[in-house]
Amino acid sequence: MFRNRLNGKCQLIVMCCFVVLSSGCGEENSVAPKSHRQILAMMGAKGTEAASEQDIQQYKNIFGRMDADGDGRLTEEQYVKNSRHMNEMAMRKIFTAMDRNKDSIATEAEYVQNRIITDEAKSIYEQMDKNDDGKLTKDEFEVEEVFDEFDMNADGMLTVPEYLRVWGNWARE
Ligand SMILES: [Ca+2]
Ligand SMILES: [Ca+2]
Ligand SMILES: [Ca+2]
Repeated sequence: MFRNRLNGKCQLIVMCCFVVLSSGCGEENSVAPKSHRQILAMMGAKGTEAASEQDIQQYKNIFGRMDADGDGRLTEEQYVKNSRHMNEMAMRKIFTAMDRNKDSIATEAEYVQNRIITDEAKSIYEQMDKNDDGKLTKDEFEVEEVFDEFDMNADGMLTVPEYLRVWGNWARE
């Protein structure tokens, strides 16, 4: 293969590639466009592997408590009613994102998936927020080139809801 023939030469000049970051040996990796999932992975996302068996059991228990009649289905009203920490509008937005098949019901599987995605996203957000002010600037953001796609109101700051909305969409692609 062409690539194999080039290998020896690449090894010789690999130092140069590191220093000058010129196109050449590294080109085939840097040019390929990245999917949204790949970008999240660059930020440290592990997806479903982020949650332990224990986490998942805990999410299922919480779902069970919200699903008062035990039929394995949560309506939007049931979900919103259970909010303790967030306002109603935020809860409705989360429900919409959670309800993947858009049947206006959140199943246990949909709920668990949503918790895995958002809990992981929040912990990565906290790691990036170096000065702990609850906002992310471009400098703090792990993959600077996609910051503007997250910053929906273009004020140069990423709040948690803004970040979660984009993250949630990308993680479900
Ligand atoms: Ca559903
Ligand atoms: Ca910050
Ligand atoms: Ca913003």
